[in-house]
Amino acid sequence: MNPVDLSDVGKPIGIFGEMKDLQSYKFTANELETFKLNGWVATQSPILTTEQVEILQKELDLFLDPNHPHPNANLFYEFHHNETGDPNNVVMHCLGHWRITPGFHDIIYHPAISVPASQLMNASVRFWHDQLFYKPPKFGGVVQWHQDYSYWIRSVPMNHLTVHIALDDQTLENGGLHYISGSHHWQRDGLPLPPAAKSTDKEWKKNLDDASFDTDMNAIKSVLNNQELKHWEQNPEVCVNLKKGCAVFHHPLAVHGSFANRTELPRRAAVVNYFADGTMTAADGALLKGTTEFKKGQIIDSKFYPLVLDKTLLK
Ligand SMILES: O=C(O)CCC(=O)C(=O)O
Repeated sequence: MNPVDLSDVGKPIGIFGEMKDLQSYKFTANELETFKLNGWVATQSPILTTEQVEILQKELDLFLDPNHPHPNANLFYEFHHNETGDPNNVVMHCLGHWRITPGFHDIIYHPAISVPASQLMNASVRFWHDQLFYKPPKFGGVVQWHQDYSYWIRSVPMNHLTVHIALDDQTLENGGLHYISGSHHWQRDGLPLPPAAKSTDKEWKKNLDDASFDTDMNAIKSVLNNQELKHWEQNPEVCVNLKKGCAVFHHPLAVHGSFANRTELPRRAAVVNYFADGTMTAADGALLKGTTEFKKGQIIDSKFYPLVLDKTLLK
């Protein structure tokens, strides 16, 4: 097994082969407009071939057996075999695998996601962290409605982006990703929604480590005001029905979530989170377990947060 910490590499290893001209990965004006309007936009065609998806599926499989932790498991920022704690609603969720396997390392640099990310943030793109979501067959659990920036307010200003890549076809039945279109416009003075009643005991403002899921899909509704509830009623949740190898990009305030997987097959997804180059820390300390200690107000820049695309290259 590879003993190397891939955060030391600082560039793609080359697992996905030759890349095309950067310009060819740009989103169209229509796609950019859709993102502005809805807070999310999905690619029309796969960004990864079937073979490339298989590389990532195999790498994910290396992490699934609770009895045989990966030899480099110490490099994860977080690892939960079941984030919900409920055996009938299982969601495996982890952060930090980009340091462990070559495919998950290289995906963070893939221009099919970094180029549109640069357009959507209008900035050079810095890697924040990655995530895997695995919902097993039959007992796959829900991911509650949430806004990603609720877990990230220790990095400022808010110019972040999430890219969710389907490693299986997603459907309503297998717990495919859903959005509340337009929810990214809900205004809370630049802050995300406060934590739902169930999680007030968590040190929400401090650390992502404190985030955990629950099986109450609708907990978020307890903190919505009448206007937001009305918006939701008028804009019911949309299942993206993302195809294997396709990606959906979403705004840090876009409310999203997914229902249970009761099908016979797993539902797997790889997520890459970015922020704009120049993003700063809002408090002293490390943003993720075992990473650089920063002072409040310091620009986030170290081997754990590599620059994946310089925006001037797109001119
Ligand atoms: O896989 C899921 O259902 C949740 C994904 C998610 O929260 C995300 O992509 O930000």
